Amino acid sequence: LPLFERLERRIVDGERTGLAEDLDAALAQRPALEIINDTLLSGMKTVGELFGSGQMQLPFVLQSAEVMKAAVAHLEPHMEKEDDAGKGRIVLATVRGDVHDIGKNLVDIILSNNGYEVVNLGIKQPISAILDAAEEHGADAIGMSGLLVKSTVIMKENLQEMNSRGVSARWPVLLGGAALTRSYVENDLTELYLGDVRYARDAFEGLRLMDAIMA
Ligand code: B1M
Repeated sequence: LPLFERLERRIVDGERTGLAEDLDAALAQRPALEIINDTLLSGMKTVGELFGSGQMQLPFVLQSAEVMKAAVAHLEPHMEKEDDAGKGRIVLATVRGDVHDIGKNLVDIILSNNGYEVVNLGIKQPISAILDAAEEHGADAIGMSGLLVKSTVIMKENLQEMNSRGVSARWPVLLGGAALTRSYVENDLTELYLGDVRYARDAFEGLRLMDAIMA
């Protein structure tokens, strides 16, 4: 297979041998971010389709996810970075009950490379831990990620919890993840949250929204 098709295939097949060499060859032709967006994410999309239709079993999905993570880690040092690191601070987490973190970690990379300080709490984070960290680190915003349909309900509960604790005016909230829709966030959640809640389709929209929040 040609290089970029082979790289995409490596994600789908969870094949790590030769990954670094292929990534280096790809870097000689395209910027790191383009490799992630156009090639690797396309492989993850196929994985999701195969899993969703029962053609791929969970252990293989996990293998693909690990190759994806290794590929992103290999590419990260090659990404462009903004020197100024003082644009603002965000606490980022995958919500309670959800282990998916590839998207969240991409958001971390994009924000960190573009002048934001990211406090990445990891996966399965209850709202109390997110709020404690936001308080402790003096965050300017909170970002929640979640890929399960169940997580969209947890996000709603989290916003309600922030309302009832009286902290919604303090932290604008960014939400993202495959199960969310713009209309759910911009209609249902905007209606119930007393503060500012925004939907980010991808990591770049997350960056634009953070820039808007901090402007
Ligand atoms: Co799971 N999984 N998974 N999984 N998995 C999905 C989400 C699923 C859609 C697959 C499917 O059925 N087609 C499905 C959810 C169905 C549903 O809820 N209706 C599913 C399921 C069912 C499950 C389990 C329940 C399976 C099981 O155990 N039987 C289980 C859940 C465990 C749990 O969470 N409690 C599970 C487990 C796993 C693995 C561990 C094997 C692995 C995750 C490994 C890891 O993340 N470390 C995994 C994977 C890899 C997937 C798919 C195939 C790929 C997800 C991914 O990494 N995509 C996924 C299929 C899919 O999403 N369609 C699937 C690439 C990533 C870059 O995209 O995270 O969407 P994403 O991020 C995007 C945007 O959404 C956005 O930016 C990114 C791009 O720039 N974004 C943000 C995300 N967060 C953001 C936050 C922001 C801003 C933007 O601001 C805060």
